[in-house]
Amino acid sequence: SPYVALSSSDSSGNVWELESDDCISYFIKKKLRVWCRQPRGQWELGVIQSASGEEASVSLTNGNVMTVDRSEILPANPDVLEGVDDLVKLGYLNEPSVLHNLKLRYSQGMIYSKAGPILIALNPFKDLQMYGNDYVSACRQRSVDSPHVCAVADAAYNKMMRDEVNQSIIISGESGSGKTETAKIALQYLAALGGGGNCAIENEFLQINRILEAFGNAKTSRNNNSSRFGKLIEIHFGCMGKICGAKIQTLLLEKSRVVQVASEKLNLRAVNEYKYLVQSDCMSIDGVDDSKNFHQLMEALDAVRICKEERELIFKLLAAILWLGNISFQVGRGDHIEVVDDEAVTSAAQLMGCSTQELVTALCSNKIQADEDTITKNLTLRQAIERRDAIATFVYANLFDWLLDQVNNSLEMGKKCTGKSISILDLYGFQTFQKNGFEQFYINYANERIQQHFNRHLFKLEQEDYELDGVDWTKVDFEDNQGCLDLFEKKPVGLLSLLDEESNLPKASDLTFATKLKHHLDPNPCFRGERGRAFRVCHYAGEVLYDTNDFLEKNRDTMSSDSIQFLSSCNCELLQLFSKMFNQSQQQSVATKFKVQLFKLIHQLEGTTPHFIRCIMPNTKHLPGIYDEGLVLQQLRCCGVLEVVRLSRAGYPTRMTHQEFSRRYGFMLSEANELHDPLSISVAVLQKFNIPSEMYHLGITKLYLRAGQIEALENKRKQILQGILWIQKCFRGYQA
Ligand code: AOV
Ligand code: MG
Repeated sequence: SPYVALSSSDSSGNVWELESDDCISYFIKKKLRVWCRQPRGQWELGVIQSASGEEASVSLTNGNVMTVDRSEILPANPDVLEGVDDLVKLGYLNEPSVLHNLKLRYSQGMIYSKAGPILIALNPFKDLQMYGNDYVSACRQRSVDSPHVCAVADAAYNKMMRDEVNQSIIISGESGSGKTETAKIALQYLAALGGGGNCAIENEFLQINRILEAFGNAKTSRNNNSSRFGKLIEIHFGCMGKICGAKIQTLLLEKSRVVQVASEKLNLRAVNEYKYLVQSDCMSIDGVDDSKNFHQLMEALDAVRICKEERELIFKLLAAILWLGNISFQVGRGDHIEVVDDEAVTSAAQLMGCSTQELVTALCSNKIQADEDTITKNLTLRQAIERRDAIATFVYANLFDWLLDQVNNSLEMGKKCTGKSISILDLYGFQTFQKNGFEQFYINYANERIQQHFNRHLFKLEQEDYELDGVDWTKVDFEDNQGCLDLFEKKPVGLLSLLDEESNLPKASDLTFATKLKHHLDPNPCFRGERGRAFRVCHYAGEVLYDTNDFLEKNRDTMSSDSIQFLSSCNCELLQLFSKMFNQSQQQSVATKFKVQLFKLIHQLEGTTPHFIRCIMPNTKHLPGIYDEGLVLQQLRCCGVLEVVRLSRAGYPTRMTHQEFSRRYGFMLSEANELHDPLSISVAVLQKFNIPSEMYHLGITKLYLRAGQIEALENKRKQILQGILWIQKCFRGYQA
């Protein structure tokens, strides 16, 4: 084998570098393929012709011959390993081999691959016709065994049924990489599986996604249909594995987008006549049929039992938000702010159910309690604009939450759940733009937390387990992002604490906040103060430059009591409801609220067995067939794919307590009755089925198995069970 001739290897004897002279000569003699780094950084296949000192001459497959430093050459895998479905199977585990393998599969329409325990999903940017009912049943019957989202969902379902432990499917990746689409596929699969032939549940899930996307997604430069909220869908199953309910939790909606970028009864105009909408400079998206989507949305609202009257209310409020955006102000006599008396203010007032004058008062003045009297104080132009936008975002965010409540009510399905659940996590992806504001700040923080969860489960816990159980073990290094999380979360000098502190100071500004950060955090390796209001954070997925503009205002997220009072006085059921649910005393900063929500979510996930899916965006043009190696590599590096593969190849991916193992496989022994302790039963099973000793490790509490072993045992178990069933059937036939 060519592998033995190489020197540098990891704990499991896998080789990925050409170090010694011996191994170079071996490659020359056998004409084995190597990867050769090109001046622009990409890798080309070739064969080494000769080597002397630190240099080697390589003949590339494109005909060129080049002389390079030996460090620029890496071993390539033999033909038989082209396009393997699990990166664990690669003989040489190096970046060019991994990149090439995924590229080859991608070009053949195979967007899914395994990297040990995780599924890698490359966004195809086209319909691949691999998710229909046929596929689901094929997957169910195991007649396809290539990596697929459905296979991950299937594994989660089986594990839930077998171990009676809640499961989670955690989907991560950059913005536009395909998380939401992947989450939908997993959801549809589980609906088909747990629906027991009842299409109603599948349909209901489909409709719910439509509603959430219609109200909570937006076009960004990264993704035409970008989720502006995070969501965790929890599907509950009864003891027999049938779905008995579901619940959706969302994480902070990016509501500011509604004011910032962003039929006759409703008094609507063309899109370009609304200031909130015109800002985006994007009135239509290629391939998106707004009118079709609207009709589908109406159907979806109907499906979750939102009645006609409620639907009218929803659209009335959406129209009111648009008209609010068109309201403009002017400075009148004595520096008083006045609302320009036009169609915008009359339409908004009419839609919200108040008089024009009431709306004008709410937008332009403040009531101040002084002793016994209330004095009315006029707002400045800036304050009035802020108030208008605050009302618009408040209505939008509450409308979204209210819709979510309706959806959750319809998902309860009225049955009592006795079994376990599978949760699917789909957050907003990591984002970096030229200018990054408060929204990117908390979105990227959430991604940092999920990355920690990923690291914990794939590296930390795994390796701790080995140590505790005395497994002989060489540690695999990984990029721990604890440092960056500390930068955000440390009290009292972390980004979030400092933000809250500054938000509470009346004289503070975005600039004083930035200065404070620099003062307290500058020696931190994950932080760098920049000129003026800017600062940089080294995230796991790259460096991001943030501008503190509006950070304090957005973090305070104040809604004046005047505005709440105004909304409660409107003749509109929903507005009254929203104002009633608003509790001034509970008002926390956005950063604090977000952190609490996020911790709750992570805590919930900690109680589940995780299944990880990593979505990868192969190009930023959103086009099929383009595989940008640099872009893919950067994403693979961020999530430590190579390290995960190394770990699972070197380690023991399956571990079961001796009790669990003996309970599941003990019946396959004819002499099991004589053995009583779980450990002896485990040993007997391993011996009976000829599991080689290097393929397992007997720990103090658990049995550790190398990759592939549990599958072999499961197959044996299935065969034996089928044999038993067959005998029983024959026996019954005989009795009859
Ligand atoms: P995201 O959820 O990861 O971004 P999406 O799931 O919205 O990304 O995917 C972006 C777009 O890529 C979709 O609108 C589809 O056009 C395409 N796409 C993704 N996955 C598939 C697939 N399996 N088959 C076909 N097309 C696909 V963000 O929500 O921005 O983080 O916040
Ligand atoms: Mg999404």
